[in-house]
Amino acid sequence: MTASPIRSVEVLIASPSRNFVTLRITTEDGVTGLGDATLNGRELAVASYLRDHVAPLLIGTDAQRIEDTWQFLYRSAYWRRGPVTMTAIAAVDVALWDIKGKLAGMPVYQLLGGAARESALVYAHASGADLDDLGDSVRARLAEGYRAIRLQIAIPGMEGGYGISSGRANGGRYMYEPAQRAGLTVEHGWDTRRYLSHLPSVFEWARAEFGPEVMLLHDAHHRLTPIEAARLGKSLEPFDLFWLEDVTPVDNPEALRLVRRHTTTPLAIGEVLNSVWDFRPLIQEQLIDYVRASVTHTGGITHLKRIFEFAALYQVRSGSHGPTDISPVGMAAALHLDLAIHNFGIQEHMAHAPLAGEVFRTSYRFEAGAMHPGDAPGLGVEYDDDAAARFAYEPAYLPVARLLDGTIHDW
Ligand code: CS2
Ligand code: MG
Repeated sequence: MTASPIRSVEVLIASPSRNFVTLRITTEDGVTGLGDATLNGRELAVASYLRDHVAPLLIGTDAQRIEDTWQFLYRSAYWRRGPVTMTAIAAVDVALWDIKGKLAGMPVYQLLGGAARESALVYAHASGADLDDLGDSVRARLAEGYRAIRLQIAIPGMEGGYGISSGRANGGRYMYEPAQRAGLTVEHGWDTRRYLSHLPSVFEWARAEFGPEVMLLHDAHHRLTPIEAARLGKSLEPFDLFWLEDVTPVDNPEALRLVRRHTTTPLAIGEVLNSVWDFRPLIQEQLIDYVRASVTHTGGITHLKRIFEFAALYQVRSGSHGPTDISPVGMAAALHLDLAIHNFGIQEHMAHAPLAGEVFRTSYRFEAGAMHPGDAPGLGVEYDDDAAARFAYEPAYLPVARLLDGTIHDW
């Protein structure tokens, strides 16, 4: 095939209910590809990286040379890895896969080796201020057809807590968006002792209420020490969790050795990591069961596929990160990869607010608790510039946590 020189590289920023940064690459022949460049709370850093430092380098290069472009961007930056660089490289990589699919007339999953399964199992979120509220939220997800559900609950006597929807106040729709658009960083209170003593009773109730079939997950969101994490994993064992996520901050991967010694609850980690080198000790030592990375923050389809294939050698499976801060473009890319890899585990699905659908037209579909990326050539996502123009960027920040005595803690 002849070369497809890149004519333009555009960074598109829009905020249909929340901020999204999208990269659009167009070839001389007018073929376009989209990539997700959204890094929640630090969006403009990636936008500048792409617009000011990457776009000028790509003009005139061959859009079909995906691996070469990946290696060029990674090595020519000199300063390696990190979320900003790896999100920027991911956006270029995903846009080039989109273009390649359109040139070939095939959905991206076909280019990755074809479907290894009919569809990708997804998990939804349910949360509540108390058990009644959480029960309503779980029943709503079950009625929608989900078979795997992440449970988060407010801890009695503590305001906020991680992952609690404002749905009750908004007529029931699950609406969890931690990046606050009004003002600066919001602070949440946190008390690990209350959390550790309350959470097992919540899962005991959930099993009694919803039975043994439903797959249940939980995210501890980086807040525990290794011994606290070990205790939590052990105390949740009778309730058969699909996974327990981010039990400790991942800065010290070897801390998980201690957790592993004490519990058989499956562990998922990695949404704040961004390269195969970050994951290497976790995978090689079998300290985790699921790789919690996203296409968007981990160097794109090319690099996340590499991580998943490395993980497959150790019987570690995929569990792609898919909150609302992964755009519909990033979600589509994840689903193509989910369908094609062998060691697929589960995909997170946190449905975007309806406004996002005005900017991003997707062809992925949900049925009976699983998703399929669709069969349109490329990723199957279109971007509506006119709709995007109605939603200007608004600064938004993720929260921080503080212990009851005022000490800053991991959020
Ligand atoms: C969470 C995320 O989906 C998850 O598992 O940990 O919602 C995370 O808090 C956000 O992506 C932060 O931007
Ligand atoms: Mg998480």
